[in-house]
Amino acid sequence: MSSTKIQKISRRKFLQLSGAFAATTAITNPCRILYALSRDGSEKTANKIREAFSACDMCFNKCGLIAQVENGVIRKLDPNPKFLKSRGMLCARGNSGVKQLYDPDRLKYPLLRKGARGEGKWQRLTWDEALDHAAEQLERIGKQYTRCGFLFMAGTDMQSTFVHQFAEAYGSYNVISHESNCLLSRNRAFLDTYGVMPTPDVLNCKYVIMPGANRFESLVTPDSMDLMIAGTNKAKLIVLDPRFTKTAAHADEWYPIKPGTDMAFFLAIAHIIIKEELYDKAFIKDKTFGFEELREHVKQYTPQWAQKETDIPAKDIQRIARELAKAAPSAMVYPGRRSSDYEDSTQIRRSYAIVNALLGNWDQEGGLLVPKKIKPGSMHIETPFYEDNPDDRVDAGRAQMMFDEEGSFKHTRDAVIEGKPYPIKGWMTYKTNPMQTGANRNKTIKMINTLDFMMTVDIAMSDTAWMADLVLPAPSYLERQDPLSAFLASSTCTGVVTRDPVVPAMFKSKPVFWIVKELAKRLELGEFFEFTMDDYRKAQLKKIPQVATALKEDGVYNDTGPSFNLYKGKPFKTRSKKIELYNTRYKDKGIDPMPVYKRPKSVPENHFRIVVGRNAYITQSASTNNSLLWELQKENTLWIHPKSARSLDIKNSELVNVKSSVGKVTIKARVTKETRPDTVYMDTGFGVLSKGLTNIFGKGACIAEVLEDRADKISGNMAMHETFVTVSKA
Ligand SMILES: Nc1nc2c(c(=O)[nH]1)N[C@H]1C(S)=C(S)[C@@H](COP(=O)(O)OP(=O)(O)OC[C@H]3O[C@@H](n4cnc5c(=O)[nH]c(N)nc54)[C@H](O)[C@@H]3O)O[C@H]1N2
Ligand SMILES: Nc1nc2c(c(=O)[nH]1)N[C@H]1C(S)=C(S)[C@@H](COP(=O)(O)OP(=O)(O)OC[C@H]3O[C@@H](n4cnc5c(=O)[nH]c(N)nc54)[C@H](O)[C@@H]3O)O[C@H]1N2
Ligand code: SF4
Ligand SMILES: [Mo]
Repeated sequence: MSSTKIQKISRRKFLQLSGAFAATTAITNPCRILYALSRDGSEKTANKIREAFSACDMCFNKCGLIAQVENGVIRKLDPNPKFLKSRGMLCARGNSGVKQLYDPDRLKYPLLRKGARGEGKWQRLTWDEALDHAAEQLERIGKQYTRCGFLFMAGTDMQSTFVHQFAEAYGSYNVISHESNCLLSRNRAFLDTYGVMPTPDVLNCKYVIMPGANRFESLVTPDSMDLMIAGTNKAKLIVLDPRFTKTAAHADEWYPIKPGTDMAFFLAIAHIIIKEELYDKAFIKDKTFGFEELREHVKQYTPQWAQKETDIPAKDIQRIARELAKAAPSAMVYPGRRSSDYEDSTQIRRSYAIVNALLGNWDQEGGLLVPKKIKPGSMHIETPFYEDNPDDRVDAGRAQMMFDEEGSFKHTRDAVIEGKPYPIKGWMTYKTNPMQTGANRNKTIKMINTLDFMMTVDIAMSDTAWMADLVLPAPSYLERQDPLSAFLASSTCTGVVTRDPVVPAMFKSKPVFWIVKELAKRLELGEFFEFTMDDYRKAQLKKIPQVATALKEDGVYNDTGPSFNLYKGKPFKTRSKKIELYNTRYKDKGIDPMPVYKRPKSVPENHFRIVVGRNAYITQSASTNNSLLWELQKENTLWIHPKSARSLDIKNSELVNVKSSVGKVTIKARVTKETRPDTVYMDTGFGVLSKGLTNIFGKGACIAEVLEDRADKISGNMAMHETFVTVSKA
């Protein structure tokens, strides 16, 4: 089935189509700094090339790769053709991974803050000094404020689990991740509709509506490649985005929807599908709950009404609804990924989930699939109980249905600043950079200034590290041993990947696994970490012994078993045991049981809505300083429509001030028709405070400085598209 389809698209073709092609050609020329750093005198001896498997870590996708190592130096990273999830692709950022390793800006040894916070004065420490200091602070804060007075935050990483495990052993349940700045409201919506977060089978889909997702720049594997393949197989792609993205450029139809109105569009789609009886009747009867309520509910949401809300013509909404239903069940509203956008995001995404249910695309080729991720074993550890701890997380109760495991960055930060319901005085961050990725940077600074102690584990002097008291250097993904990690690759497979060091760790860098073990020892918690990474992997492999050989021989384990019709006859993991078009749990909690459209606040006169997004060269805040990628993009700009620019007398490349209620930045304007006249945009990852990021320091502006921090009411997910700014000549 799909494996033959996959071969139709080569990596070169993909990069060409995706707009990332320019990047690969540029980055195969080794840049000066890399060359200088990697010369080790032995180059003149015979060229011995060794190949080693790894998995890319330039973003969360973990694409399989093969490193070419010459005399102990990584020369090049190639895609691993056996890695089905990435369809044998390594993107521009993936190719630049060598620079993550050989980067002169890397953190080299532990650093203790000497001057004022953010002043950039540091003292070099030995690891023993650094760990003793951190352990003392953990001990002191735990005693003075209870163990929950110490907050832990870990980003996407195969070793993040050890940070969580450490927090558990130490005794704090105040653990957050980057996820409440990313996708929790999407997860909330789909879980509360289907009981699971489905995987979209883009590869076999014939009709894809993609609202607020930018798959040809914001790469999610395999969806990005599969969308390209589906396109060559004549699938239809409809993109709703206020910006003309690369995805919009490759779509059959692009609608610059008015930001914040997607729910109106989908309720109108549901209106037509139900009114014209285009839904799968047997499926609706057997598998869904609340259809009659939904029928009544969407009567009010006509395409004519939706046109006024969304700026999308009623006749197009009507036609799209009919085409979508005709292509069903190989048709979908793509669930998307980042949903850190609106205060109503869970309900907006619920409207996507509901239209999917009407299409009967569940568990069908080209529809939404049951996630069938492999579950490696783990090392269960009985953690101690600390009696003096408060009853709940510090952010508890601040959102209607927060995920306990994930919490909310926005609400936690507010709670820390308020000191309510109890004080938090310590913070450990690992591989996450909330100074750039948490909306409202000034508030993050305020939070940090209420703390007694903050430590950051990173590979570079990120803005978050810049504000910390203790900075600990970590090895890059090419230098460390990680646990196994399972992944989903849509309809093609599910699988497992891992990492072993391709080259030894440079400088004094140490993995976080080692760091928490050492801290645990000092805190008399050593018994909870009496295992090595090999032990841990063995425990993971216990349930899946077949994986070990594949990892060794192919660098990946792919399970290509069946993907469709797995759910036949099984009850859904929801209260009604069916797909919940109407959610009674929501009703009980005073939440609308079906999505009710609320018009977004209109853009005040002389203001613009600012929205967040990405391009193919940038991973949030983490790759803009990478020398190879920086060659391709040296700063960010403010996208502004020519009509708006004209009215403000702003010319292309002119400096402008962008101001919101929380901050102000100065940035170059990019006058372009690629955004709506009422919407402005800038890339993330510039305007840094850290002088340790030498390529980008002083370049562009920080979007987190102007983004107001609002939250999705239901999940507590950050809502980053609710900010209005003024723009004026600087
Ligand atoms: N190159 C690259 N790839 C990445 C990442 C990266 O940083 N760089 N990050 C990865 C991660 S962690 C994630 S979560 C995903 C994110 O990938 P996506 O989920 O695709 O999210 P974004 O690209 O951030 O935003 C999608 C689009 O929403 C548009 N938009 C703004 N407001 C609205 C609106 O009201 N309605 C609609 N319909 N559209 C709107 C924006 O203009 C933007 O183009 O990408 C992943 N892949
Ligand atoms: N303004 C803005 N805010 C956003 C987004 C956006 O696009 N714009 N996107 C949102 C989304 S979808 C997400 S997922 C979050 C992501 O937000 P974050 O979790 O903050 O992710 P990154 O910006 O990628 O920052 C990762 C950090 O890890 C460091 N790092 C990289 N590799 C390693 C390593 O091997 N070891 C260690 N220890 N550190 C490493 C990098 O130097 C960087 O400081 O941001 C959200 N917030
Ligand atoms: S999508 Fe690109 S950056 Fe992300 S893991 Fe794959 S190759 Fe690396
Ligand atoms: Mo994300």
